Amino acid sequence: MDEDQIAHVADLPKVELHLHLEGAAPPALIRGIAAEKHVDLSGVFRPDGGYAFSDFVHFLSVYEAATGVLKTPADYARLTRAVLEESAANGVVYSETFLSPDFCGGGDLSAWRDYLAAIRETAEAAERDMGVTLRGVVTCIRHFGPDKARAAARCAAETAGDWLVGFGMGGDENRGEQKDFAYAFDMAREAGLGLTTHAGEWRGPAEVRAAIDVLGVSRVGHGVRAVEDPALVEELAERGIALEVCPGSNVALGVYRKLSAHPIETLRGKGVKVSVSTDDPPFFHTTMKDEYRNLARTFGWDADVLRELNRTALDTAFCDAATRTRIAKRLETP
Ligand code: MCF
Ligand code: ZN
Repeated sequence: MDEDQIAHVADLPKVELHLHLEGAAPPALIRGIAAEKHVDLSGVFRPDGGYAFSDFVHFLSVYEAATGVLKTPADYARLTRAVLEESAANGVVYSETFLSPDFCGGGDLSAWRDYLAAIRETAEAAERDMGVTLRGVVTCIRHFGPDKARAAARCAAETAGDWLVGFGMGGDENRGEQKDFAYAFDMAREAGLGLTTHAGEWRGPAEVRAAIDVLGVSRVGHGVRAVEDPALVEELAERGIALEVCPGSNVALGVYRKLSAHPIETLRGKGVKVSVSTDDPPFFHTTMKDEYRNLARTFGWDADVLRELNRTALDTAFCDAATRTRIAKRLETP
């Protein structure tokens, strides 16, 4: 593929389904807010200004330390604006972002409503200015345990609607069993929310199977290690379970040593619904344009492949039908 084709691919309108709001915080924003509040963040940044972490567990603690400076709804409004500027610059037209009541309001429902309002209002203003549509997915954190997950699900159920469209789980999949989170997912399902969970990033195919059988999700965050079980891959394809694949994240955290060893092409080839996201872009030194360029270079994916991938992503998005129709038109650019 020549450089013109790669540039064209990078410019396509995009749908991103797996983006952690705090994890998308530009380091300069976090440093600025830390300086204003006199918070010491030594150890969080590398000398070149990027986030410093050595492995997955360290990443989770740096994530919490860095984003712990975000303490008020106004901080989250600034964060949301900065994240959407970056999304717009990368041609993203629709994005779903993970929000956690454990970070926004300490799990307290009334504080959560204030954070959610600040994030939503900022997103709606940014949509008018920059043309990116954002929707929220409340995310509980596996290593915080089932009690906090239930509290997060309660917050999600109380605020479910046309903007808050999903419920999910992130964090350390090596901790705890999914069955202990089933009650939280049941609550969210009853509230009409779309369901997703991180699984099959570190643990193998059994974890992906539990996500669909025990939690009843229609999408799986990462899910890439499903590729190790051909029967499961077939089942994912047949049942239309979608994987929110974050190739740059998987390489940065060492799930795969390089993109050419990543199973996204195999999964797509076997008919699994895959979409492409950045996860925590500044942490992993990636952007949506970078992801598209790298996929084009490594797997020869041209604009037709990536356009199809975006249509599939939109089909599996948790937004309402009117939003889906509106965004579908924006994907139809030449
Ligand atoms: O997808 C990556 C790596 N795998 C698991 N979890 C996370 C990732 N990025 C952020 N997270 C978690 C992290 O535990 O999501 C939470 C963080 O605390 C935030 S969700 C708003
Ligand atoms: Zn993630």
